[in-house]
Amino acid sequence: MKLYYAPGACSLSGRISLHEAGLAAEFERVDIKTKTTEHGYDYTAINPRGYVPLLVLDDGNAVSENTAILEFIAGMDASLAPGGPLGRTRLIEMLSWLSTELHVAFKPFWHSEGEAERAAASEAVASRLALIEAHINELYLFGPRFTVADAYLFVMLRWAQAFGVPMSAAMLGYFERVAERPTVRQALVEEGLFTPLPSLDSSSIEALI
Ligand SMILES: N[C@@H](CCC(=O)N[C@@H](CS)C(=O)NCC(=O)O)C(=O)O
Repeated sequence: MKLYYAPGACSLSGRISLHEAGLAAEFERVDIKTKTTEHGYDYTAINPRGYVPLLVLDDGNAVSENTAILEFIAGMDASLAPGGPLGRTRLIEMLSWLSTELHVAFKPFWHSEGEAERAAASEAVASRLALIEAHINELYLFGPRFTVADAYLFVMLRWAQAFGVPMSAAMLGYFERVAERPTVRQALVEEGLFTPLPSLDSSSIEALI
């Protein structure tokens, strides 16, 4: 399968989730401004909506919308969804909230020129982060187990940090906990967003002094 992505965009949550599920995939970068893929294709011919992510399955079926893609990946690896009789419903409930309430609250940061609108967006995001904080139970959104919803929230916490939205100590702790997962580090490295420290031997230590 192939995930169309842009570095650091919401598609990063699909990449993290694919790695968590141990699913092999290709990744094709999209320039979301010019709507051109890294191989020079017109992305709007692949996804007429023009945005990432898009997951194209090996049989040619294409899954669009981040929530559907994450739900699909959780369907391939049940450990990435909450358990219990209402597990699937709870996952869709959380992904819907993340997409329609939190994700959209960031839009003015990209699409608005005005300082007042960006300040209002910062408040809107901060108030939603305060709401979601109550769901962080034990380690992650659904308790001790990481799910695809955590991958999505992590991406938006990166944006919140980049745009200077205030975050509570509990939220920062959660953010750092997710950032430390090997799959998350791998995904960040692959998208050119994280440079791990070189493994230190005596010569490299000398080079650092
Ligand atoms: N409704 C879509 C929205 C996806 C979305 O907003 N993607 C952003 C990156 S996070 C994008 O590609 N923006 C470029 C554009 O809209 O032209 C989804 O949930 O998948």
